[in-house]
Amino acid sequence: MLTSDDFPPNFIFGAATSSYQIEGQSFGGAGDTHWDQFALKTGNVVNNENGAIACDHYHRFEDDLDLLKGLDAYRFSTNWARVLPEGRAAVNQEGLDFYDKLVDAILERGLKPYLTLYHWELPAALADKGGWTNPEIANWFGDYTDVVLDRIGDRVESVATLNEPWCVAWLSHFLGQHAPGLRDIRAAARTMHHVLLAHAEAMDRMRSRGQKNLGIVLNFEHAQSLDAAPENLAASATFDAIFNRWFIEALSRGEYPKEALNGLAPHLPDGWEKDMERIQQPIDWLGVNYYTRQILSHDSDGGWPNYKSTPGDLSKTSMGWEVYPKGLGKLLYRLKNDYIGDLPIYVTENGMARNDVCESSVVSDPERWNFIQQHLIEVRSAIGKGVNIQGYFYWSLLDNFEWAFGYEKRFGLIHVDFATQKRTPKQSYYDFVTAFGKKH
Ligand code: IFM
Repeated sequence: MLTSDDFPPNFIFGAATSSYQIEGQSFGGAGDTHWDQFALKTGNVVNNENGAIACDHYHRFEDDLDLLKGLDAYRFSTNWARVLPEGRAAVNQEGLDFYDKLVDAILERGLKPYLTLYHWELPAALADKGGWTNPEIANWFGDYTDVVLDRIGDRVESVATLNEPWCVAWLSHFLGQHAPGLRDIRAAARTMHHVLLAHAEAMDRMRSRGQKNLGIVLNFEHAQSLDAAPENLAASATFDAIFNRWFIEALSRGEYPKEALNGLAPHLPDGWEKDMERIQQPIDWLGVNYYTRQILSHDSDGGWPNYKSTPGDLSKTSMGWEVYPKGLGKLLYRLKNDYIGDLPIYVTENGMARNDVCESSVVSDPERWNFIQQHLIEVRSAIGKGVNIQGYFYWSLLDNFEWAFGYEKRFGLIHVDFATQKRTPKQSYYDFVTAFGKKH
Protein backbone atom coordinates (compact mmCIF):
# COMPACT_ATOMS: atom_id res chain seq x y z
CA MET A 1 0.00 0.00 0.00
CA LEU A 2 1.27 3.47 -0.90
CA THR A 3 1.50 6.10 1.82
CA SER A 4 2.74 9.69 1.78
CA ASP A 5 6.25 8.28 2.50
CA ASP A 6 6.28 7.06 -1.11
CA PHE A 7 6.02 10.62 -2.42
CA PRO A 8 8.32 13.66 -2.24
CA PRO A 9 8.25 15.43 1.16
CA ASN A 10 6.27 18.46 -0.04
CA PHE A 11 3.76 16.50 -2.09
CA ILE A 12 0.21 17.72 -1.33
CA PHE A 13 -2.64 15.34 -0.53
CA GLY A 14 -6.13 16.75 -0.38
CA ALA A 15 -9.72 16.49 -1.49
CA ALA A 16 -11.79 18.66 -3.81
CA THR A 17 -15.34 19.98 -4.06
CA SER A 18 -17.18 22.68 -5.98
CA SER A 19 -19.60 25.27 -4.72
CA TYR A 20 -22.85 24.48 -6.56
CA GLN A 21 -22.42 20.76 -5.92
CA ILE A 22 -22.30 21.12 -2.14
CA GLU A 23 -23.25 24.54 -0.74
CA GLY A 24 -27.00 24.90 -1.35
CA GLN A 25 -27.79 27.64 -3.85
CA SER A 26 -30.97 28.67 -2.02
CA PHE A 27 -29.02 29.89 1.03
CA GLY A 28 -27.31 33.18 1.76
CA GLY A 29 -28.69 35.46 -0.92
CA ALA A 30 -27.10 33.67 -3.90
CA GLY A 31 -28.55 34.39 -7.32
CA ASP A 32 -29.88 31.78 -9.70
CA THR A 33 -27.37 30.09 -11.95
CA HIS A 34 -27.92 28.63 -15.39
CA TRP A 35 -27.96 25.24 -13.65
CA ASP A 36 -31.05 26.27 -11.68
CA GLN A 37 -32.78 27.11 -14.97
CA PHE A 38 -31.53 23.99 -16.77
CA ALA A 39 -32.66 21.73 -13.93
CA LEU A 40 -36.23 23.05 -14.19
CA LYS A 41 -36.80 21.25 -17.47
CA THR A 42 -37.83 17.64 -16.96
CA GLY A 43 -35.33 15.25 -18.43
CA ASN A 44 -32.28 17.45 -17.98
CA VAL A 45 -31.38 16.16 -14.51
CA VAL A 46 -32.14 12.73 -13.05
CA ASN A 47 -35.18 12.93 -10.74
CA ASN A 48 -35.54 16.65 -11.53
CA GLU A 49 -32.97 17.40 -8.83
CA ASN A 50 -30.99 20.61 -8.44
CA GLY A 51 -28.43 22.27 -6.18
CA ALA A 52 -30.88 24.29 -4.05
CA ILE A 53 -29.94 22.39 -0.87
CA ALA A 54 -27.17 20.04 -2.05
CA CYS A 55 -25.08 19.07 1.03
CA ASP A 56 -26.10 22.19 2.96
CA HIS A 57 -22.39 22.88 3.21
CA TYR A 58 -23.28 26.56 3.49
CA HIS A 59 -24.32 25.88 7.09
CA ARG A 60 -22.18 22.83 7.80
CA PHE A 61 -18.79 23.88 6.41
CA GLU A 62 -17.05 23.88 9.81
CA ASP A 63 -17.91 20.24 10.47
CA ASP A 64 -17.16 19.27 6.88
CA LEU A 65 -13.73 20.87 7.06
CA ASP A 66 -12.99 19.04 10.31
CA LEU A 67 -13.05 15.86 8.23
CA LEU A 68 -10.06 17.10 6.23
CA LYS A 69 -7.85 17.58 9.29
CA GLY A 70 -4.48 15.93 8.84
CA LEU A 71 -4.45 16.34 5.06
CA ASP A 72 -2.49 19.12 3.37
CA ALA A 73 -4.99 21.02 1.26
CA TYR A 74 -8.59 21.58 0.27
CA ARG A 75 -9.63 22.47 -3.28
CA PHE A 76 -12.88 24.44 -3.38
CA SER A 77 -14.56 26.96 -5.65
CA THR A 78 -16.27 30.29 -5.20
CA ASN A 79 -19.68 30.71 -6.76
CA TRP A 80 -20.10 33.60 -9.18
CA ALA A 81 -23.84 33.89 -8.52
CA ARG A 82 -23.34 33.83 -4.74
CA VAL A 83 -20.85 36.68 -4.93
CA LEU A 84 -22.62 38.65 -7.69
CA PRO A 85 -26.24 37.46 -7.86
CA GLU A 86 -26.84 39.38 -11.11
CA GLY A 87 -23.42 38.43 -12.42
CA ARG A 88 -22.14 42.01 -12.35
CA ALA A 89 -22.13 45.13 -10.19
CA ALA A 90 -24.10 44.55 -6.97
CA VAL A 91 -22.13 42.40 -4.55
CA ASN A 92 -23.87 40.02 -2.14
CA GLN A 93 -21.87 40.78 1.02
CA GLU A 94 -23.24 37.69 2.72
CA GLY A 95 -21.76 35.60 -0.09
CA LEU A 96 -18.34 37.19 0.27
CA ASP A 97 -18.56 36.84 4.06
CA PHE A 98 -19.18 33.13 3.57
CA TYR A 99 -15.97 32.68 1.54
CA ASP A 100 -14.06 34.84 3.98
CA LYS A 101 -15.11 32.57 6.87
CA LEU A 102 -14.54 29.48 4.75
CA VAL A 103 -10.94 30.39 3.94
CA ASP A 104 -10.21 31.18 7.58
CA ALA A 105 -11.74 27.87 8.61
CA ILE A 106 -9.59 26.03 6.06
CA LEU A 107 -6.45 27.72 7.38
CA GLU A 108 -7.41 27.11 11.02
CA ARG A 109 -7.38 23.38 10.28
CA GLY A 110 -3.86 23.53 8.91
CA LEU A 111 -5.00 23.14 5.31
CA LYS A 112 -3.90 25.11 2.26
CA PRO A 113 -6.81 26.72 0.39
CA TYR A 114 -6.71 25.93 -3.37
CA LEU A 115 -9.30 28.19 -4.96
CA THR A 116 -11.06 27.67 -8.30
CA LEU A 117 -12.92 30.75 -9.52
CA TYR A 118 -15.36 29.08 -11.91
CA HIS A 119 -16.81 25.62 -11.48
CA TRP A 120 -19.88 26.19 -13.65
CA GLU A 121 -22.18 28.52 -11.64
CA LEU A 122 -22.85 31.04 -14.39
CA PRO A 123 -25.34 33.60 -13.02
CA ALA A 124 -28.67 33.24 -14.84
CA ALA A 125 -28.66 37.00 -15.51
CA LEU A 126 -25.51 36.55 -17.59
CA ALA A 127 -26.96 33.50 -19.34
CA ASP A 128 -29.76 35.86 -20.43
CA LYS A 129 -27.13 37.92 -22.20
CA GLY A 130 -25.80 34.91 -24.09
CA GLY A 131 -23.53 33.61 -21.33
CA TRP A 132 -20.36 32.05 -22.66
CA THR A 133 -21.27 32.80 -26.26
CA ASN A 134 -21.00 36.55 -25.59
CA PRO A 135 -17.41 37.82 -25.93
CA GLU A 136 -18.10 40.30 -23.12
CA ILE A 137 -17.91 37.36 -20.73
CA ALA A 138 -14.15 37.80 -20.48
CA ASN A 139 -14.62 41.22 -18.88
CA TRP A 140 -17.47 40.03 -16.69
CA PHE A 141 -15.27 37.19 -15.46
CA GLY A 142 -12.37 39.58 -14.87
CA ASP A 143 -14.58 41.83 -12.75
CA TYR A 144 -15.81 38.84 -10.72
CA THR A 145 -12.19 37.71 -10.24
CA ASP A 146 -11.28 41.09 -8.76
CA VAL A 147 -14.25 41.07 -6.38
CA VAL A 148 -13.37 37.61 -5.03
CA LEU A 149 -9.66 38.31 -4.67
CA ASP A 150 -10.19 41.68 -3.04
CA ARG A 151 -11.73 39.69 -0.21
CA ILE A 152 -9.81 36.40 0.00
CA GLY A 153 -6.81 36.79 -2.30
CA ASP A 154 -4.52 37.49 0.66
CA ARG A 155 -5.07 34.02 2.13
CA VAL A 156 -5.45 31.52 -0.71
CA GLU A 157 -2.51 29.30 -1.60
CA SER A 158 -3.26 29.21 -5.29
CA VAL A 159 -5.93 30.22 -7.78
CA ALA A 160 -7.27 28.32 -10.79
CA THR A 161 -9.28 30.40 -13.22
CA LEU A 162 -11.63 27.74 -14.59
CA ASN A 163 -12.50 24.14 -14.02
CA GLU A 164 -12.72 21.87 -17.10
CA PRO A 165 -13.29 24.31 -19.98
CA TRP A 166 -14.20 21.34 -22.23
CA CYS A 167 -17.29 20.82 -20.07
CA VAL A 168 -18.08 24.54 -20.06
CA ALA A 169 -17.90 24.59 -23.85
CA TRP A 170 -18.42 21.22 -25.53
CA LEU A 171 -20.48 19.25 -23.04
CA SER A 172 -22.76 22.23 -22.44
CA HIS A 173 -23.05 23.86 -25.89
CA PHE A 174 -22.46 21.02 -28.37
CA LEU A 175 -23.60 17.86 -26.56
CA GLY A 176 -26.29 19.67 -24.55
CA GLN A 177 -25.76 17.54 -21.45
CA HIS A 178 -24.88 20.39 -19.09
CA ALA A 179 -26.37 23.85 -18.68
CA PRO A 180 -27.32 25.69 -20.82
CA GLY A 181 -28.13 22.50 -22.75
CA LEU A 182 -27.38 23.75 -26.26
CA ARG A 183 -26.57 21.55 -29.23
CA ASP A 184 -25.19 24.21 -31.46
CA ILE A 185 -21.79 24.12 -33.12
CA ARG A 186 -21.55 27.90 -33.42
CA ALA A 187 -22.27 28.40 -29.72
CA ALA A 188 -19.83 25.59 -28.89
CA ALA A 189 -17.02 27.00 -31.06
CA ARG A 190 -17.44 30.47 -29.63
CA THR A 191 -17.43 29.12 -26.09
CA MET A 192 -14.31 27.01 -26.79
CA HIS A 193 -12.58 30.33 -27.51
CA HIS A 194 -14.31 32.60 -24.99
CA VAL A 195 -13.45 30.38 -22.02
CA LEU A 196 -9.80 30.84 -22.90
CA LEU A 197 -10.28 34.59 -23.30
CA ALA A 198 -11.91 34.69 -19.88
CA HIS A 199 -8.96 32.74 -18.49
CA ALA A 200 -6.55 35.24 -20.08
CA GLU A 201 -8.48 38.22 -18.72
CA ALA A 202 -8.51 36.76 -15.20
CA MET A 203 -4.78 36.00 -15.46
CA ASP A 204 -4.07 39.62 -16.46
CA ARG A 205 -6.12 40.94 -13.59
CA MET A 206 -4.47 38.60 -11.10
CA ARG A 207 -0.93 39.28 -12.35
CA SER A 208 -1.49 43.01 -12.11
CA ARG A 209 -2.65 42.71 -8.53
CA GLY A 210 0.36 40.54 -7.63
CA GLN A 211 -1.65 37.37 -6.95
CA LYS A 212 0.67 34.34 -6.87
CA ASN A 213 0.50 30.72 -7.94
CA LEU A 214 -2.01 30.87 -10.79
CA GLY A 215 -3.23 28.05 -12.99
CA ILE A 216 -6.14 26.42 -14.78
CA VAL A 217 -7.74 22.99 -14.40
CA LEU A 218 -8.22 20.90 -17.57
CA ASN A 219 -9.88 17.52 -17.91
CA PHE A 220 -8.35 14.77 -20.03
CA GLU A 221 -9.38 11.26 -21.06
CA HIS A 222 -7.20 8.63 -22.66
CA ALA A 223 -8.23 8.46 -26.33
CA GLN A 224 -7.84 5.06 -27.94
CA SER A 225 -8.83 3.93 -31.42
CA LEU A 226 -11.05 0.84 -31.59
CA ASP A 227 -8.55 -0.70 -33.99
CA ALA A 228 -5.99 0.23 -36.60
CA ALA A 229 -8.50 1.02 -39.36
CA PRO A 230 -7.56 4.46 -40.77
CA GLU A 231 -11.07 5.87 -40.29
CA ASN A 232 -11.05 4.81 -36.63
CA LEU A 233 -7.59 6.24 -36.06
CA ALA A 234 -8.86 9.50 -37.55
CA ALA A 235 -11.92 9.43 -35.30
CA SER A 236 -9.73 8.94 -32.25
CA ALA A 237 -7.47 11.81 -33.38
CA THR A 238 -10.47 14.12 -33.78
CA PHE A 239 -11.76 13.28 -30.30
CA ASP A 240 -8.28 13.79 -28.90
CA ALA A 241 -7.98 17.18 -30.61
CA ILE A 242 -11.30 18.47 -29.26
CA PHE A 243 -11.13 16.94 -25.79
CA ASN A 244 -7.45 16.75 -24.89
CA ARG A 245 -5.49 19.08 -27.17
CA TRP A 246 -7.61 22.18 -27.76
CA PHE A 247 -7.00 23.90 -24.44
CA ILE A 248 -3.48 22.76 -23.62
CA GLU A 249 -2.21 23.62 -27.12
CA ALA A 250 -3.77 27.06 -26.93
CA LEU A 251 -2.22 27.64 -23.51
CA SER A 252 1.21 26.19 -24.23
CA ARG A 253 1.68 26.94 -27.96
CA GLY A 254 -0.88 29.59 -28.83
CA GLU A 255 -2.46 27.25 -31.40
CA TYR A 256 -5.58 25.17 -31.88
CA PRO A 257 -5.16 21.64 -33.32
CA LYS A 258 -6.00 21.35 -37.00
CA GLU A 259 -8.15 18.23 -36.50
CA ALA A 260 -10.48 20.36 -34.37
CA LEU A 261 -10.24 23.48 -36.51
CA ASN A 262 -11.44 21.36 -39.45
CA GLY A 263 -14.93 21.56 -38.00
CA LEU A 264 -14.78 24.55 -35.69
CA ALA A 265 -12.90 27.25 -37.62
CA PRO A 266 -15.95 28.45 -39.60
CA HIS A 267 -17.81 29.05 -36.34
CA LEU A 268 -15.11 30.81 -34.32
CA PRO A 269 -15.47 34.54 -33.72
CA ASP A 270 -13.86 36.80 -36.32
CA GLY A 271 -10.26 37.63 -35.55
CA TRP A 272 -9.79 34.81 -33.06
CA GLU A 273 -6.20 34.35 -34.22
CA LYS A 274 -5.13 37.66 -32.70
CA ASP A 275 -6.22 36.49 -29.24
CA MET A 276 -3.89 33.50 -29.21
CA GLU A 277 -0.81 35.31 -27.95
CA ARG A 278 -2.71 36.55 -24.94
CA ILE A 279 -4.20 33.13 -24.27
CA GLN A 280 -0.70 31.65 -24.34
CA GLN A 281 0.58 33.73 -21.42
CA PRO A 282 2.47 31.67 -18.81
CA ILE A 283 0.71 29.87 -16.00
CA ASP A 284 2.42 28.76 -12.78
CA TRP A 285 0.93 25.27 -12.67
CA LEU A 286 -1.50 23.02 -14.50
CA GLY A 287 -4.41 21.19 -12.86
CA VAL A 288 -5.19 17.79 -14.37
CA ASN A 289 -8.52 16.04 -13.89
CA TYR A 290 -8.49 12.40 -15.00
CA TYR A 291 -11.15 9.72 -14.71
CA THR A 292 -11.24 7.27 -17.63
CA ARG A 293 -10.54 6.38 -21.27
CA GLN A 294 -12.62 6.44 -24.45
CA ILE A 295 -12.50 3.86 -27.22
CA LEU A 296 -13.32 5.63 -30.46
CA SER A 297 -14.40 4.70 -33.95
CA HIS A 298 -15.73 6.40 -37.06
CA ASP A 299 -19.40 7.32 -36.98
CA SER A 300 -20.91 7.63 -40.40
CA ASP A 301 -24.30 8.74 -39.03
CA GLY A 302 -24.47 12.48 -38.65
CA GLY A 303 -21.89 15.12 -39.41
CA TRP A 304 -18.61 16.29 -38.02
CA PRO A 305 -16.91 15.31 -35.70
CA ASN A 306 -17.89 11.80 -36.89
CA TYR A 307 -16.75 9.78 -33.92
CA LYS A 308 -18.51 7.53 -31.48
CA SER A 309 -17.44 5.83 -28.30
CA THR A 310 -17.70 2.10 -27.65
CA PRO A 311 -17.80 0.69 -24.10
CA GLY A 312 -14.60 -1.20 -23.25
CA ASP A 313 -14.29 -4.36 -21.18
CA LEU A 314 -12.47 -3.01 -18.11
CA SER A 315 -14.30 -2.77 -14.80
CA LYS A 316 -16.53 0.30 -14.59
CA THR A 317 -17.57 2.77 -11.95
CA SER A 318 -21.25 3.52 -11.38
CA MET A 319 -20.91 6.33 -13.96
CA GLY A 320 -20.21 3.55 -16.48
CA TRP A 321 -16.65 4.89 -16.80
CA GLU A 322 -13.89 2.32 -17.28
CA VAL A 323 -11.19 2.23 -14.62
CA TYR A 324 -7.96 2.79 -16.55
CA PRO A 325 -5.18 4.06 -14.27
CA LYS A 326 -2.50 3.59 -16.94
CA GLY A 327 -4.16 6.38 -18.88
CA LEU A 328 -3.21 8.80 -16.11
CA GLY A 329 0.45 7.76 -16.27
CA LYS A 330 0.52 8.12 -20.06
CA LEU A 331 -1.20 11.51 -19.85
CA LEU A 332 1.29 12.86 -17.32
CA TYR A 333 4.29 11.90 -19.51
CA ARG A 334 2.56 13.31 -22.55
CA LEU A 335 1.93 16.64 -20.87
CA LYS A 336 5.56 16.94 -19.81
CA ASN A 337 7.03 15.76 -23.09
CA ASP A 338 4.71 17.44 -25.56
CA TYR A 339 3.47 20.57 -23.83
CA ILE A 340 4.60 21.89 -20.49
CA GLY A 341 8.02 20.48 -19.66
CA ASP A 342 8.75 20.98 -15.98
CA LEU A 343 5.76 23.18 -15.14
CA PRO A 344 4.23 21.88 -11.86
CA ILE A 345 1.22 19.63 -12.29
CA TYR A 346 -1.43 18.94 -9.68
CA VAL A 347 -3.85 16.07 -10.15
CA THR A 348 -6.76 18.28 -9.16
CA GLU A 349 -9.43 15.58 -9.57
CA ASN A 350 -9.46 11.81 -9.68
CA GLY A 351 -12.09 9.59 -8.15
CA MET A 352 -14.88 7.12 -8.67
CA ALA A 353 -18.62 6.96 -8.20
CA ARG A 354 -19.93 3.83 -6.53
CA ASN A 355 -23.35 2.67 -5.34
CA ASP A 356 -22.33 3.12 -1.72
CA VAL A 357 -24.69 1.94 0.96
CA CYS A 358 -24.52 3.03 4.57
CA GLU A 359 -25.38 0.16 6.94
CA SER A 360 -25.13 0.62 10.70
CA SER A 361 -22.96 3.71 10.10
CA VAL A 362 -20.48 1.75 8.00
CA VAL A 363 -19.78 2.24 4.29
CA SER A 364 -17.49 -0.42 2.91
CA ASP A 365 -16.02 0.70 -0.44
CA PRO A 366 -12.82 -1.28 -1.11
CA GLU A 367 -13.05 -0.57 -4.85
CA ARG A 368 -12.59 3.16 -4.18
CA TRP A 369 -9.45 2.66 -2.12
CA ASN A 370 -8.11 0.35 -4.81
CA PHE A 371 -8.95 2.98 -7.46
CA ILE A 372 -7.02 5.63 -5.55
CA GLN A 373 -4.03 3.37 -4.99
CA GLN A 374 -3.86 2.29 -8.62
CA HIS A 375 -3.92 5.87 -9.85
CA LEU A 376 -1.33 6.95 -7.30
CA ILE A 377 0.96 4.16 -8.46
CA GLU A 378 0.88 5.85 -11.86
CA VAL A 379 1.52 9.26 -10.31
CA ARG A 380 4.47 7.95 -8.36
CA SER A 381 5.94 6.25 -11.37
CA ALA A 382 5.55 9.45 -13.43
CA ILE A 383 7.38 11.38 -10.70
CA GLY A 384 10.11 8.75 -10.84
CA LYS A 385 10.45 9.48 -14.56
CA GLY A 386 10.85 13.21 -13.99
CA VAL A 387 7.30 14.56 -14.29
CA ASN A 388 6.93 17.48 -11.89
CA ILE A 389 3.76 16.43 -10.05
CA GLN A 390 3.18 18.34 -6.84
CA GLY A 391 -0.09 17.03 -5.48
CA TYR A 392 -3.17 14.84 -5.69
CA PHE A 393 -6.75 15.81 -4.78
CA TYR A 394 -9.40 13.14 -4.51
CA TRP A 395 -12.77 13.99 -6.09
CA SER A 396 -14.72 14.43 -3.96
CA LEU A 397 -14.72 15.07 -0.23
CA LEU A 398 -18.51 14.57 -0.05
CA ASP A 399 -21.16 12.77 -2.05
CA ASN A 400 -22.80 15.65 -3.87
CA PHE A 401 -24.89 16.96 -6.77
CA GLU A 402 -23.38 15.19 -9.76
CA TRP A 403 -24.85 17.61 -12.31
CA ALA A 404 -27.16 15.91 -14.83
CA PHE A 405 -26.96 12.71 -12.74
CA GLY A 406 -28.42 14.41 -9.67
CA TYR A 407 -27.61 12.84 -6.31
CA GLU A 408 -27.48 9.25 -7.52
CA LYS A 409 -23.78 9.07 -8.25
CA ARG A 410 -21.68 8.98 -5.12
CA PHE A 411 -18.06 10.09 -5.54
CA GLY A 412 -17.41 11.10 -1.93
CA LEU A 413 -14.97 9.92 0.69
CA ILE A 414 -17.82 10.89 2.99
CA HIS A 415 -21.30 9.41 2.52
CA VAL A 416 -24.11 11.98 2.69
CA ASP A 417 -27.67 10.98 3.51
CA PHE A 418 -29.45 13.70 1.54
CA ALA A 419 -32.69 13.29 3.53
CA THR A 420 -31.04 14.02 6.88
CA GLN A 421 -27.69 15.54 5.79
CA LYS A 422 -25.94 13.00 8.03
CA ARG A 423 -22.29 12.53 7.09
CA THR A 424 -20.71 9.08 7.41
CA PRO A 425 -17.05 8.67 6.55
CA LYS A 426 -16.59 5.71 4.21
CA GLN A 427 -13.90 3.12 4.75
CA SER A 428 -11.90 4.75 1.92
CA TYR A 429 -11.88 8.00 3.89
CA TYR A 430 -10.20 6.31 6.86
CA ASP A 431 -7.74 4.61 4.49
CA PHE A 432 -6.98 7.88 2.71
CA VAL A 433 -6.43 9.93 5.84
CA THR A 434 -4.43 7.17 7.49
CA ALA A 435 -2.12 6.73 4.49
CA PHE A 436 -1.76 10.36 3.41
CA GLY A 437 -2.58 12.41 6.51
CA LYS A 438 0.17 13.99 8.56
CA LYS A 439 0.12 11.47 11.38
CA HIS A 440 0.05 8.33 9.30
O1 IFM B 1 -18.45 16.14 -10.39
C1 IFM B 1 -17.60 16.42 -11.44
C2 IFM B 1 -16.89 17.73 -11.20
O2 IFM B 1 -17.77 18.78 -11.03
C3 IFM B 1 -16.00 18.06 -12.38
N1 IFM B 1 -15.15 16.95 -12.74
C4 IFM B 1 -15.76 15.66 -12.87
C5 IFM B 1 -16.59 15.34 -11.64
C6 IFM B 1 -17.22 13.94 -11.79
O3 IFM B 1 -18.05 13.92 -12.91
